[in-house]
Amino acid sequence: MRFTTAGESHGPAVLAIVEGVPAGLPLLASHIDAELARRQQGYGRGRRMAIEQDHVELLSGLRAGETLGSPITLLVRNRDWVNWEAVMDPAPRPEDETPEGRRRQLTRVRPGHADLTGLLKYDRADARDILERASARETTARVAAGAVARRLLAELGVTIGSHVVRLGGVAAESPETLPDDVNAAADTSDVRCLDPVAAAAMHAAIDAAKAEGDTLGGVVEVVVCGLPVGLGSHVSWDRKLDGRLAQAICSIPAVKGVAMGDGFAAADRRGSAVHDEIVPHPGDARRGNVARRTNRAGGLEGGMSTGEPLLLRVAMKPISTLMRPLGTVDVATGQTAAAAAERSDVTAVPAMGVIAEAMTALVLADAMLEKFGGDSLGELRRNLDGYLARVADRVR
Ligand code: EPS
Repeated sequence: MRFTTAGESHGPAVLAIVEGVPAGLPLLASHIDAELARRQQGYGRGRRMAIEQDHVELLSGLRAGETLGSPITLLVRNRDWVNWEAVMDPAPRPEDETPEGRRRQLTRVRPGHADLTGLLKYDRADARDILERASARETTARVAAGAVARRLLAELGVTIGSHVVRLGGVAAESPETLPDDVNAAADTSDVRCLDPVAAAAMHAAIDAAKAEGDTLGGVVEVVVCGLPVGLGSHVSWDRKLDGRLAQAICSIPAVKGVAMGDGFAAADRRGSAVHDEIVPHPGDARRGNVARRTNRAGGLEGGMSTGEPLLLRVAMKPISTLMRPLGTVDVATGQTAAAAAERSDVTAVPAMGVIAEAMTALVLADAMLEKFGGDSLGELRRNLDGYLARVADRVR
């Protein structure tokens, strides 16, 4: 399964094409809209989210609510387009004829953003030609594509959730055991945090940063349950599931780190306090009829899923558009200047969790299809069931 996205932040629409989804998967626009709505939530978002109300249009790959096995095209229109038609018109306009004529140019490039490096690399005078695609608006299309992968995984007994564990330096207390439905619990909090005391402190941190024209980053935990043992492979670098997840997660705008299980903390401990002891667990074919006493590895060993819950921690830096800007160089004049301060969000950490879920779903659906194959959902299920029956036979 593979996917690509297209579309500018203030262009007419963003879209995704997902290829390789088997036929016979029940899929409705409402499944995708539910995920798009989750991505739009979160305390600390800016005015743009009041303009947009993301809704998917399914242009191909479906008939009567079921996939056909053909490429699925998902289109989400930008409501803000009506305000940007002149600036973002694909056709030339008279005002484009002089460098000064163009409106909404950005030359006071923002530290930490793609603006400067992008315009040097692509030889553009106006950083808008870069920022329109570097914008996190693009993640709308990823979440739409991820919703298709999530639907497929749900049919195979795999669920994905996330919650915010740090925001603006405020750390949440981890619950003893995670709720069965992480998202049902996290989505009731507008910072998507399971610890109500920390959530209140995160709110206060967002308010304080906003008042000072500043922005905040944080850390999200992604939790996947129901994976069968043996996705990915130990045999070659590019087939390792942890490596594939890391690539997908690190491609999310502003994400600066990803950890599997205990991650960096494991580096300081002795092996006896890191590795998870194995015990019999009859009747649990997805885990190979064994279980780990602990899950410090986060469900990944040797580049393969163990069958334990997959646990990923994802770190996001603060958004680079500051209302109280940092110093920069105006690329139109070569002079020092204050960076541009476009309308922006104070934080998008809660939304990033939803995007990380989507990217995780896309990698895992691909890994499922790679291992079990199938042109139809029925064939894929039979292949999975056949494998699980064999695995259940191995340890008795
Ligand atoms: C973004 C800046 C803001 C965000 C946008 C990402 O948009 P604007 O420049 O139009 O105010 O709201 O995020 C989205 C539009 C979205 O759907 O997430 C940026 O520069 O990355």
